[in-house]
Amino acid sequence: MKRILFIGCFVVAGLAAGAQGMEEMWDSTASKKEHPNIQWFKDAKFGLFIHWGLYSKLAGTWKGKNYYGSGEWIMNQARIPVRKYDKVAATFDPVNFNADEWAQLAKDAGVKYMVITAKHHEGFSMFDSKVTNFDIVDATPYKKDPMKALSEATRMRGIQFGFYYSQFQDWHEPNGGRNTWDFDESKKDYQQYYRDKAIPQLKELLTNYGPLGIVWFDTPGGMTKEQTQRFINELRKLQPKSLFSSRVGQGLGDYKDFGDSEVPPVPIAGAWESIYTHNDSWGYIAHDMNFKSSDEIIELLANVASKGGNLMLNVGPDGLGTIPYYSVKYLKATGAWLQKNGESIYASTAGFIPAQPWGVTTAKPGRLFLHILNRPGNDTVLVPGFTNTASKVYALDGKMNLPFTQKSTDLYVNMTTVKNIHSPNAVLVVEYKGTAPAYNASAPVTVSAAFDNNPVGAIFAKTSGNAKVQSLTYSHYYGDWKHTTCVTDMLSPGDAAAFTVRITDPGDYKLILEYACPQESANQEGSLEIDGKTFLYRTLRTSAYDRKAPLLFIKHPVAIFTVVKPGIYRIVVKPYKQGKELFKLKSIIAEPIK
Ligand code: FHN
Repeated sequence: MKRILFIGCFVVAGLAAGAQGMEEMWDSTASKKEHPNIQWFKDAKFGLFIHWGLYSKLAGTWKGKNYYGSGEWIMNQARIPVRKYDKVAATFDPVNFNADEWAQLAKDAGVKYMVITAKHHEGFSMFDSKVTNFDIVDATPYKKDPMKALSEATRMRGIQFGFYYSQFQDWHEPNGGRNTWDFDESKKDYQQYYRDKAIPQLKELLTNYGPLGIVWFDTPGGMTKEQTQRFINELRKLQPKSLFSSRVGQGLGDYKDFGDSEVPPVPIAGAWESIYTHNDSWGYIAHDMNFKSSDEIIELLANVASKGGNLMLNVGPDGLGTIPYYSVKYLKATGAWLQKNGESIYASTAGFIPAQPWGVTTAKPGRLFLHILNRPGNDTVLVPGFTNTASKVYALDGKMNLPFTQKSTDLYVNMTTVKNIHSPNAVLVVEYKGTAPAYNASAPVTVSAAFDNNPVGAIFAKTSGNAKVQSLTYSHYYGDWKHTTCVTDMLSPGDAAAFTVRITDPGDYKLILEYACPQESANQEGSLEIDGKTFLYRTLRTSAYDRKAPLLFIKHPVAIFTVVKPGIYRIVVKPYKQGKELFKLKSIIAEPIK
């Protein structure tokens, strides 16, 4: 399935994301009327996702075999028959679950909403349902409804509470989507499944748990656009204020969810959300230790906010109801950073200055927030294309004023006195007069000697011939989707990628191409042109592009270029001769030679 986003002059033809290619289409260009209750969501910026179900008890292991990637897919991955999976419920006793502790963690982390799995694809209801006995009250020794207490404890702390509900995939039911190992697909009646389980259960959730901020649907199927609209209308009556995620399907829903673990490369208008796992799985896996550190979470949060969206970060509690140690630790550290710097995130909009080698920007009326993710070696932050007049600049944490100068549309901030250099993200605030300018998507990308390296991403390429800018989706394990924007389809010298950069300092720069290259593309000659000089190189083999395997990128130094005069330069990358696709180009990195 193809999704096309039109943003400024960029076109990103994105490949489908979402587990097993089930992602719906959501038309970001359609002029939709916004939901009247959307503002809290747009302002929230940070949410907590929780995947919790019987799979949490299995913890990524079935019959002594470890599974990797999306742990909540273990029933599907191991083809566990329903009658065997039923038995897991008899062992599910989350005695450590404490609604107040979970809600307080959410509060300490600084999230503004929480969404938890009421029923995932496995079909097990983590709430008290009268529709089925395959629920936590009837089928487990725990016998209590954790969702009641959690919804109350969360709302009590001023956090919006919502449910995830898998409305089509239900591997427990003969008519539910996608259990093909127990049930004959050709005999499935999806409408009956909607009538008998999904709709009645959603009505229970929308009736028995107080006001829901969000109903987070996932992996739609089996319904036309008209049927989906009727389904929405029927549920809306119960809670008109509740927001429905775009994965209700058919381009409907109140806000856009990108593919799992996907951040758009440039700002996107409207309400939207990026969703991320904390390690490599949504559901708990005992042997998955790949947790993002708090620095990484803060960087991700700033990056998503700089594009105008929300980050909903997932945690996977175990079968006893304990949230993993590193999720607690890193969420609390993120919250501590937000305590001091939240002003630059909550209720902000996308920054109007494109990403720079030092970081990204967010904005509020009269204020531009500079998120310094890479501190410049000379402590001078250049904000190019600043068309307003700056009146004051200060560090957000501590409110210390900073010296600055403005030469035409170049604003230079001196951050020598900002001492919290170990902070993952020191936020500087620029106050200015007048209204914010529009985001300038075609501004040249800055390359400066003040940084160890200056990556110029594929999204900034102007392509010609057959070359394209594409978002490539792939996974390392199973369902742990990665998305990388690349220039693709360069097969002949006419298929080129041109990058316009502004090099601010004289000196020698090593030019490095970052690309993925399968065996059949390796050993071909490519060229890189800059300032009338042509550099040739021979491509090196990495890996082929396959949705179900890692896409490996190499950083290949191909030229040393001497800048005598700072200014605007054009770098053109293309095949030297007609051949196979040269490579999938992720970025050009300009590394100053010290
Ligand atoms: O298949 C699910 C997956 O298990 C997980 O729940 C994610 C979260 O966004 N949604 C689906 C895949 O997109």
